[in-house]
Order: sequence, then C-alpha cells, then structure tokens
Amino acid sequence: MRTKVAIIGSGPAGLLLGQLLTNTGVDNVILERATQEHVLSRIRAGVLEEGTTMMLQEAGAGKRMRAEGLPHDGFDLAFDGRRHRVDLFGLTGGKRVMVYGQTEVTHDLMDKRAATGGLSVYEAADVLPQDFDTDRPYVTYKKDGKTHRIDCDFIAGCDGYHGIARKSVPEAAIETFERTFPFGWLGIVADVPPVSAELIYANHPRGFALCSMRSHTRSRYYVQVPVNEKVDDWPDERFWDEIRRRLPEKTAEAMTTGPSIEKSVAPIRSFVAEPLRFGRLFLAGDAGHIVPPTGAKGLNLAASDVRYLFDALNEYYAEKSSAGLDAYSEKALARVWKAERFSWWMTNTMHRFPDQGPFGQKIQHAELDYLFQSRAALTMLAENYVGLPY
Ligand code: RFL
Ligand code: PHB
Repeated sequence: MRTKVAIIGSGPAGLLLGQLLTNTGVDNVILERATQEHVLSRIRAGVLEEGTTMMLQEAGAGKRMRAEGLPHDGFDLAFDGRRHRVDLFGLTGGKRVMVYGQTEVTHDLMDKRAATGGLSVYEAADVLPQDFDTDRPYVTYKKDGKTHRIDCDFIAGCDGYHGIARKSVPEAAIETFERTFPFGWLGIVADVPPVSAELIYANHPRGFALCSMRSHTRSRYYVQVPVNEKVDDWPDERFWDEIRRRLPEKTAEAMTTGPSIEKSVAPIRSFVAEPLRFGRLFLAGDAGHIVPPTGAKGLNLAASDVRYLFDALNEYYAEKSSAGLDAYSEKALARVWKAERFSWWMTNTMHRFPDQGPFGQKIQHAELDYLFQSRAALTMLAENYVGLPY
C-alpha cells in the first residue's frame, strides 16, 4: 500500500493531524496498536485552549464540543483555607478555556474520520518506521498474522510517550531533557455534580488537590499521592475523606460524594526530546514531550504541534516548499518549552515536596500571596493557562 503520510497513533495528535490532512485531500493512514474501544476508554485531559477548540472546528469535529462543552472564564486557587479566583477572561482581554473531555474529543474525531473515509488500522502490532533518513520511508506492521508495508512520503510519530517512533531514532541523533517528581495524581470520575462551577486547584499541607468536571453531573477529582501509591489502597471513602480535608471548609461541606466510575494513578513528569524531526519522521504530541498535568497543557501541546506540522505538510503539497517542514522542530519546541516552564512552575507552586522543608513552604506561600497582590503576576498565570499564541 502507498499513502502520503503514515501516522502512528490514534490519540488526539494522530486523529487531528489525519483529519486536517484528509480535509485538504492529502491521503493518510493511521496505525494504532490498541483497539478503538481501548483508546476511547482512557480518561485523561479535560481543559482545552481556544487554539485547540478552533482546530477541532477546522477539522470539522467541533459541533458537539460547541453544544456540550463548558466554557470557563476563570478558576480558583485555594490556599490558607480560602479560595482566590483567577479571572482568566478579565486578565487576558476576553480569552477563556473549554472544559470538554479528551475521551469526547477522541470520539468526535473518530466519528469524523469514519464519515470522511479515512483509513485507521487498529490492533496494528509491531509498527516500525523505516528508512526515514532516505527519500523513501515506509512503515511495517503485523495484523492478522501477516506483515504489511506502507510506503509513504512522511511518517508522523503521534504514538505517545511509550510509542515506537521516538525509540526508532538512533540515540546519537536525539537529546532528551527530563524531570521526574516524587508524587503522582490519584484521579477519580464520579457521577455527582461538581462542587464548584469552576475548577479549584488546592495547595494544602496534606498535598495538592484538584476539583474538575466533565459536565454538570460528572466530576473529575484528583489528589496528590506518593509516587508508588496503589489504587487498591484507595477505596472511595478514603478518597472522599482525603480530598475534603485538602479543601477549604465550606467547599468540603458542599461536596457531593458518590461511587467512583474510574480510578487511577498517573505519574507526574516533565520530558522533552530534541529535535522533533529526523529526516522524514516527525514527532508530535506526547511522543516528543510530556508535561505534568497541573497546567492542563498536554493535549493542548499535542494540538499546537499538529498546527505547525499540518501547516508545513500543507505547504509542501500545495506549494512544493519544504520551508515549513524544515522549521517545524524549532517552531514547535519554542512553544513546548514555554508550556514546560509553566507546567513545572504550577506544579512546584501547588504541590507538597518531601524535601521542601519549612523554607520551601514559606517561599511557596510567598509566591501564592504575591500572585494575588500583583496583576502582572496573575496575568502571567492567566495568559499561560489560556494558551500562548501559535
Ligand atoms: P496519546 O493520547 O498517548 O496517544 C498515542 C496513541 O498512540 C498509540 N500507540 C501506538 N500505536 C501504534 N504503535 C505503537 N508502537 C504505539 N504506541 C502507542 C497509543 O495506543 C495511543 O492511542 O498521545 P497524544 O495524541 O500525543 O495526546 C497527548 C494527550 O493524550 C496528553 O498530553 C494529555 O492527556 C495530557 N493531560 C492533559 N492535557 C491537557 O491538555 N489538559 C488536561 O487537562 C490534561 N489532563 C492529562 C491530564 C494526562 C493525564 N494522564 C493520565 C497522564 C490528566 C491526566 C490524569
Ligand atoms: C481534568 O479535568 O482532567 C483536568 C483539569 C485540569 C488539569 C488537569 C486535568 O490541570
């Protein structure tokens, strides 16, 4: 088989890139290791920047998001037993974010792909990008006991942090930057109304907590836990007790609890690979970089990479120019590093660290106090949270 762009991974990055290409008549194939059901069952991100929502619209997959997504004009930071509002809309001259689950984003993009006839191969085993340092790259994979080969012009590695694309690059050609944090996030989903109309990020002596949502009737809550924590040690009762202890009293009292429908622990790390291009192989999304979820940037960075990569591929096919492709890595990384900085800062400001000590806690407290005394400081937070320009 031959296609123009072979895309590895059917997460938000791969699906979004595939749809934008399909819409402009550039044929592409998506190869996904997991089943479609498995991809759809992963509960992850919830907050979309305006740039991301505009790309979903552009892809033709934004209708349900516009109808069912929840636009948010601000959120709260809680510390010292009180909530302090960050007025995103006021601080950024009218920008807001959209609360709409990654599961729904993926669902809408998969529906659109099916409706427009894009080919996705699920349960593609042993996917391997090959000869991407030549003009004739190809990808091989196994399915139903047979080995298949797809010849292509370009390969897009949209296969997440654990994918094969980045691992296929010779070690000498890639540099990685990493920071791990000594904690994870235990998250649950429950069909109870959210405790507050807007998100609450809480800094508390017992650790960080986050109150988010998926709809007016479905809540998404997280608490900071030690890095090797087991989900089985967290029956629902224990989770609800812990999150309430980390919230201001009135908020805790207002919280509706109920049985969880999902519960898992996510590790927290920062990671960047440089460059993001190796001959005819391009990395986009989590395949190239990871941020701690504290700034809600992971999915949004996957979308901004796709913005740059799609524009570059479009330029290549429409104008026969490689200029955009040559600039892709540098352009994408410039935005990635700013989101890395913001996510790292927000993680440091909001979590308890085992080795922080009383000095570290005082500094953290001063940082939070300063934020709400300085419009400049709060504007820094707001403009990063709603998303830096592309
Ligand atoms: P994905 O979603 O990991 O998709 C990669 C796909 O590639 C497939 N794959 C392979 N396919 C073929 N061959 C192989 N060898 C393969 N290896 C892997 C995988 O099965 C998968 O389907 O990467 P993508 O598309 O780059 O998207 C990135 C986002 O998923 C991620 O950044 C966000 O979920 C991060 N994130 C958040 N981001 C936000 O923007 N806002 C948020 O509010 C937010 N909250 C979160 C988050 C991530 C979390 N976890 C669990 C890490 C909250 C959490 C708890
Ligand atoms: C979520 O709703 O899952 C969510 C929201 C904000 C974050 C991270 C995750 O910063």
